[in-house]
Amino acid sequence: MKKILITGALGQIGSELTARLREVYGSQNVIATDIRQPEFSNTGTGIFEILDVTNQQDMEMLVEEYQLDTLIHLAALLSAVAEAKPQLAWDVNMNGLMNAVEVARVHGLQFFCPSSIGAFGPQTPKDHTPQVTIQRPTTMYGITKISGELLSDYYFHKFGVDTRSVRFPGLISYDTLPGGGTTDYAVDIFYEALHKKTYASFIAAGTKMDMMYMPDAIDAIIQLLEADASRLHHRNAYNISAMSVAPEDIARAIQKYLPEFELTYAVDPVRQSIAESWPNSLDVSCAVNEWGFSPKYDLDRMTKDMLKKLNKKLETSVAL
Ligand code: NAD
Ligand code: AKB
Repeated sequence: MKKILITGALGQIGSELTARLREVYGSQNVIATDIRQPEFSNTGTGIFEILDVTNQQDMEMLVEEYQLDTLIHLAALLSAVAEAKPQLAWDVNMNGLMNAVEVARVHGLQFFCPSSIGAFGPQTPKDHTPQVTIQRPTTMYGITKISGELLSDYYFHKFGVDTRSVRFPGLISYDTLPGGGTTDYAVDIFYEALHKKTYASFIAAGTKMDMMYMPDAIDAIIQLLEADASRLHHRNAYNISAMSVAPEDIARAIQKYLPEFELTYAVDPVRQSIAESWPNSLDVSCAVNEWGFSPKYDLDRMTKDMLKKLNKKLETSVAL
């Protein structure tokens, strides 16, 4: 049975992951932390502690107090926010990560810190991006993500820390709103479709990016953490994805249920240029072969479920 510390637990991933891990491992075995107080409890019942990941001593005290064996490090600034605040992004994403992986080393913890499609750059092959390829990201977010992959590998090879990671694509979810990334349009579009029947995308038509539905992302984390270590050759970090889509692809999927929905464009040059530096579609075969990655949701299945769940949450009444 794992005893887990989660940093950044109130974010888009952490809120759903915490609730799910509490179902799997028991609520007393999952300690949720974040730099801010929860506004309402969407992580399920269990222990919550304030933790700023730039404070290594505080992190260490929690690991000792609760006798933890696993650290899931989610606290970070996402791509668009990191581009606006590069020094803060370095502090949180790099110094926070260094603190976390050090705590993992000293206390012998299993360690997971997600990387991203943002770890790739404009020189990376765009289609079926290989697991091992050129990575020269041009954003502060990407620089922290590729550094995180390398640091995690270093801690595995040098100190034997059981580091594992995935390169998440854009994650689409209905529970907690995304925290300031380039792929956030793919969540916003569902909210606006239900509220206003129209959405102005900040990402341009024809811009493909990898995406995945949150239930598949949560399954992937648990599956990778439970995987047989002897099968893991590419630990930090596995390409994973469930679909490669442009804004008009999501709009068409929504229009199957909401024919009057209209997509327009109000392109944001900063996020557009970040998106253009990222791959169109990843090759996920290493994750499939080494630990059985197998997402359940394609675009159509996800769209139906998103609209159903948001219809209830937003108290809208679209017939599905
Ligand atoms: P998020 O922005 O939704 O949540 C991040 C959380 O970290 C927030 O709750 C915030 O309060 C907290 N935080 C910020 N500074 C902190 C600090 N100094 N100390 C402690 N907590 C702090 O992010 P997310 O989408 O849940 O992403 C989690 C991880 O997954 C990040 O490493 C991100 O790069 C990675 N990732 C996310 C996506 C995605 O689409 N959501 C895709 C690829 C990778
Ligand atoms: C972002 O857009 O910054 C994130 C990511 C893909 O890493 N969603």
